[in-house]
Amino acid sequence: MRTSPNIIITGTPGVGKTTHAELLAESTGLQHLSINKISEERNCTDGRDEELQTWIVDEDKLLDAIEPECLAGGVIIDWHACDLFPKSWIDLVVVIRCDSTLLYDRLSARKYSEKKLDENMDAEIMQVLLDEARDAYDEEIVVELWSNEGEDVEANVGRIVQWVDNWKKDSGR
Ligand code: DAT
Repeated sequence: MRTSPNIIITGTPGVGKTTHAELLAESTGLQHLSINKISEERNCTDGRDEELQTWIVDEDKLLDAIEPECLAGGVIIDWHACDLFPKSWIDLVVVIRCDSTLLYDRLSARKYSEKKLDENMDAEIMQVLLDEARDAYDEEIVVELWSNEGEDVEANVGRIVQWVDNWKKDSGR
């Protein structure tokens, strides 16, 4: 049994996953697992997609690499996909959302290619990640949080901190 919960923070690239995950880790002491970094550091990549300028993640290798931490509990998984993680590992799925005009500016600032920018804008407008989360996990553990302005980050993280405290109380830990 885990003594701390495992949380996924997901959403389209640029919505603010890492910003939330870092503040949440600082506020709770949970461990931030940036799947981007871990895939590279722990050799879980299967080549590079040059057109989209991203690593292709070998999901089986990735799951093997993070399994011990996930079974121990207390991790914040930060990744733009969520349905690969076993249901039994996950206590809460937070889908960060962002207004599409703001997202456009954030992604343009990253100098994404037009194709990558268009794909991500479409994904956010079509709420692809929210639907993926709702399909993969029980509805009651999936939470949609909007993050358009700086103060939204603190408010959202405050809500998740409260949820972590309640989880610990409810499970007597
Ligand atoms: P992600 O991890 O989803 O790709 P990020 O945390 O790196 O996103 O944030 C992308 C950029 O947007 C970064 O420059 C920080 C900024 N940002 C994130 N959340 C924000 C918010 N609520 N208000 C304003 N800027 C925000």
